Amino acid sequence: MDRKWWKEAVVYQLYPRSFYDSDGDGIGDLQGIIQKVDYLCELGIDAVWLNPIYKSPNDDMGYDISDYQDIMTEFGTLDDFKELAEKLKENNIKLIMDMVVNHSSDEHEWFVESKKSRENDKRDYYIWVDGEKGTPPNNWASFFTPSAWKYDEQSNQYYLHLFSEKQPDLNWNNPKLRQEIYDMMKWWADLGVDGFRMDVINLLDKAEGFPSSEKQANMSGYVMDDELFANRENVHTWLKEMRKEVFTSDELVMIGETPFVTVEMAQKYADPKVKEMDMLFAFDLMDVNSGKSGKWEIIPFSIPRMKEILNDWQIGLANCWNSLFWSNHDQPRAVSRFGNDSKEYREKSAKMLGTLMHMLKGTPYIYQGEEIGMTNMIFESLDDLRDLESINYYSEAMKAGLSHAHAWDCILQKGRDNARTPMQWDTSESAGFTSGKPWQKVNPNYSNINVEESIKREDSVFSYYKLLIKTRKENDIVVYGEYSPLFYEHDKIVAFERILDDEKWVIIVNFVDEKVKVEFDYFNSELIISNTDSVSIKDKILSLNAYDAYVFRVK
Ligand code: TEU
Repeated sequence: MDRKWWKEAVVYQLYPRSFYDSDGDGIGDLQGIIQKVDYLCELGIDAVWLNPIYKSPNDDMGYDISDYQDIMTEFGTLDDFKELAEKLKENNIKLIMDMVVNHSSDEHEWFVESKKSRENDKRDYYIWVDGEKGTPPNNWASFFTPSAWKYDEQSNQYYLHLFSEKQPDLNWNNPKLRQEIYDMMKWWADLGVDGFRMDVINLLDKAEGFPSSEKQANMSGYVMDDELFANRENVHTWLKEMRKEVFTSDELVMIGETPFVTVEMAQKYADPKVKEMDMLFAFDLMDVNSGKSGKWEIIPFSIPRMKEILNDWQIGLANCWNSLFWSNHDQPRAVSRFGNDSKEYREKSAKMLGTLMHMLKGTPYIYQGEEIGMTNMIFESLDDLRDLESINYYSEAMKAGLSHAHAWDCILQKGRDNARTPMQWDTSESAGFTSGKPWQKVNPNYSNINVEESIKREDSVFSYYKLLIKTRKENDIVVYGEYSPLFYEHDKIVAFERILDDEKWVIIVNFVDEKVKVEFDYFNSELIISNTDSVSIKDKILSLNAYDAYVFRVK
């Protein structure tokens, strides 16, 4: 058993901007997190992944870094960071930083220099290509804007930005740039961070010559062709170089965020013998109801397809390590998307989702608010949106002739603002998140969905998540037990075994709001944890009510 702290840990993803505001400016901050470390201890998590806290103009909420070695003004200072790091360490909570090195902010001094002239010594820290005004070098789409190229009048060249125009891609072919990145990461490692979540780390290597794609264009007339900028060979070369330069301690974890990755690719990235990454975030599950043209083409959710994805990754990465998550800061809220956020079933289905994800093999990530069953928000108008991805999508959808109703429904279902409404602490104004005007609207359901009432109620989602975390801590089988699917063909039940030495657990959940019966011929099974207080097994048949979830020890 190759024991690692990051295999045994439950990680809490904390979105600082929306977590807790200590100074009344309406924006969460580091002192706010410090004041809530006791809450994290109460939940029982082992590590915190902080979304970016570096200096940033916040075009993309911190994923556009203008100074990698200083703290965003709204969040506080480096001294606040050191105080937070110390407080987490005192409480045995590891700290994982979000590192964004595929691109920087256009306000980073490197880009400010690079843009000055073709001869500037920082010019090739970024990707500049000749092109006449109005004719981008190729037909590549950006994730956030039509074209992935921005024209610079002064030098009559374009620069590449796979994301927003204010997020110019860094040129990883430049060894000087790579060394600056490694030195900066080592600086954070020396400050005592325990790991890095590497943002879109598999996009570093773009096709030589930036050829146009022959694939189908999107509604804006550009092409998102991942074969030309994702998972290309040099990513492996540079990851190995980064591991050697920065990850000199075996305790420092590297978690790659890798859009477009397949199981086969992941086996190469996360192979413990090769050690490019320790684990990675894949997006098959997040894209389970996305059509061919991407997230905004919403197709019906299929439980069999979800089961196939979960199973493929469990089996495919059996010799590597999985990250397990229902949502994050880029995704809708789990209970609204995969569960049932009605009054009747919100808590039950949230606990069912928690059971399923926390009993699979891998490291579970809890996205802030998931542990109290926070839901999507019914935004009222475009003015309520803060995320450039949704705002740009809406603008392009209108230009492409889509109806407001259609585009707005897609935003309500899958917009990233859903996950970024302020943490709901109590029933006071702004849910106790801030004494000022919150940067983003608070979900009005905070009156009955909040930490204060959840933390003291025994049958709350919070108390159930605590139990899931405790169960993991007390049973190696949850971390290291082998996975094997059960009832794989069933279209409503998700079930699997976990096996470690001569111990076997059976996990079985009903993913729908109707009664289901299945064969259950495990002799004298012991119930470990469940989201319901009744177990009905008669004549070797287990009856499951809506969203029932059970974890049995069967031997
Ligand atoms: O996200 C990368 C990514 O793939 C996103 O485009 C994601 O698929 C999309 O937002 C889903 O709606 C990372 C960060 O998680 C995201 O917050 C940043 O906006 C992006 O990189 C650029 O840094």
